[in-house]
Amino acid sequence: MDEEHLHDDLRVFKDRNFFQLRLRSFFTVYLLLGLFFVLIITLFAVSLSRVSAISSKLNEVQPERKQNFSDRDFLLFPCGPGSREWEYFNGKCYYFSLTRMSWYKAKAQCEEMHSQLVIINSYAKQNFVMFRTRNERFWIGLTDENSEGEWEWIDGTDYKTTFTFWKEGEPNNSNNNEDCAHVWISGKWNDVYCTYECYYICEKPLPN
Ligand code: MFU
Ligand code: CA
Repeated sequence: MDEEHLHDDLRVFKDRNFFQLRLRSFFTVYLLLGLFFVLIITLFAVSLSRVSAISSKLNEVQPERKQNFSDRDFLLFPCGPGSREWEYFNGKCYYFSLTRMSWYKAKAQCEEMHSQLVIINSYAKQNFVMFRTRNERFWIGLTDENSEGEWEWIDGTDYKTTFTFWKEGEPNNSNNNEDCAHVWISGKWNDVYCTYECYYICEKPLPN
């Protein structure tokens, strides 16, 4: 009777022990897993912070470089060190094209380069343009395609009160079909049909 009792007690004790051991091993596994995740998250956070530190350092360095570069070369390349095609005159930048096309295409081409067909609003500008365009024809930003005989500068500059430099007898709207203006080989202006293909001059403000 007593012996049986002892036996039962032992079994209960063994079962409890077994249960506790299993619990402990589960706990250990979960603890290890938890530690592993904490480790991975820590590594991730550390590498993320390093990347952001490097990128913020790069951001600090870049504008400094740009500033130094433009400071150093501004006098030599006022229209930007990367674009030697743009020539500086009296506070603005000018591009004299190397290919010929219609007035419309030329206008679009200038716009693509963040500029517009040149507005010749002074003798000083006319003089600068003339020296560069000798013996060739170049489109300018002047048209009367909206209303025949009513010339308009494409930037809204008032035509009637501003400088003009037409060749003698121009604009003559030859063949009733001439709505776009170009500087002729003499440098004076002529109206011609807009699909005529000639060079063009773009104008833009100085880069910042
Ligand atoms: C003049 C110009 C025309 C064209 C023609 C060949 O007309 O006005 O625009 O260039 O010569 C006679
Ligand atoms: Ca003409």
